[in-house]
Amino acid sequence: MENLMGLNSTAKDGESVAIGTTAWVQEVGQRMERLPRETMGSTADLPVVLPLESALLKKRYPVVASRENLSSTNFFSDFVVKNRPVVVPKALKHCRALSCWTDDYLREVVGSRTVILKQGLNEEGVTGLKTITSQLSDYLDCMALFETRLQRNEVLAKDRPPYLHDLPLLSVLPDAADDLDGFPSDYFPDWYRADWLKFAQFFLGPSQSLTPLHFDCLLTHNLFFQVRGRKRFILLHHDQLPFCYRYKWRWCEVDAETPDFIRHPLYRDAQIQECIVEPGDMLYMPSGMLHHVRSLDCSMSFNVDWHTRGSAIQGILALKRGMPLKNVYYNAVIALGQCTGQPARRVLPWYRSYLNYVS
Ligand SMILES: O=C(O)CCC(=O)C(=O)O
Ligand SMILES: [Fe+2]
Repeated sequence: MENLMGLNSTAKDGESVAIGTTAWVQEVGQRMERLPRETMGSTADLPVVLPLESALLKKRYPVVASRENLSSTNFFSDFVVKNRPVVVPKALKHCRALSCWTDDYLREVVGSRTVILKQGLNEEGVTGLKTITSQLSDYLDCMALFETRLQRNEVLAKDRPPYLHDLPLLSVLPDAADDLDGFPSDYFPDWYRADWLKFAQFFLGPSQSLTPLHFDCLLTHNLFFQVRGRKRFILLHHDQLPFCYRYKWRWCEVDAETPDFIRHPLYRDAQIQECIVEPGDMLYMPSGMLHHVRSLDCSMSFNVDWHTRGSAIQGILALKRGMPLKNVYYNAVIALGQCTGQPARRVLPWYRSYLNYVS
């Protein structure tokens, strides 16, 4: 699909459909209007219901290690080499993005840009995934209205606006580098350090946005940075895949938050961890880690998927395990760049389409 930004967002699963801005604004509005009367207005005479957030947090799993001020040397030796996830609280503390990437700032600086949103990332999976284009300022308005109504209990979480999910950060905020001065790029392998921002992907969405259980499609390592709001991650190592009922290469049928053990009995035996990331925090997920991500608030984040030589080569060998050929090609591009010492920016032209790839 060629959208208004000129981004070539190929549908990875061949099923995404584009609908226009006006249509989705109307659709979200109508869904809010269709709510049953008892969810509107005063809640005084309603039975007490657990707030959604506490219901979601009821089930607790072992918590991911957290290391404030972790040195990059220890990050590689204690976590990357050992395949262990870790949260580094306040990793973005020197970056002004943390305080300046507000809705007002986005409206003023990039509000007129067209962005691609995803609708259909939900508890039932991703088979109904659609892409929608919108002006960023319209999207911000729609999210603000939803947050107000959600707080007043006038709207259901499932009727949330779509999710700005996994767009190249520089396509939304071309001057992001200025606001990310002081960013801890030494958590990346050398090969990425000068150009990491060109590999960064942006996420912005309302409370309760969901990315269902999956692994990242190139089997990369992932550094995830939380800028606004909180997100809860439920994590499983890649070797737990046999318990998770995989489909479409990288997605899992099981609802990691509220599993149905009748439909998915094997999930009972899965080893699960979790963490909550807050503004400024970094989360490291090792290559192929499964993750289910719920926004607890209106939330803004970015991530970088990256390879070591080892994971890039494993990513090529994954052809044997059913990795789509196109993904194998992207892994080969990175492996070639790293093994021949070509700088990252030299291979980017062959890799860039991956960053605009809808999943
Ligand atoms: O934040 C999200 O909703 C999804 C994040 C994710 O899947 C990733 O970083 O790979
Ligand atoms: Fe992911």
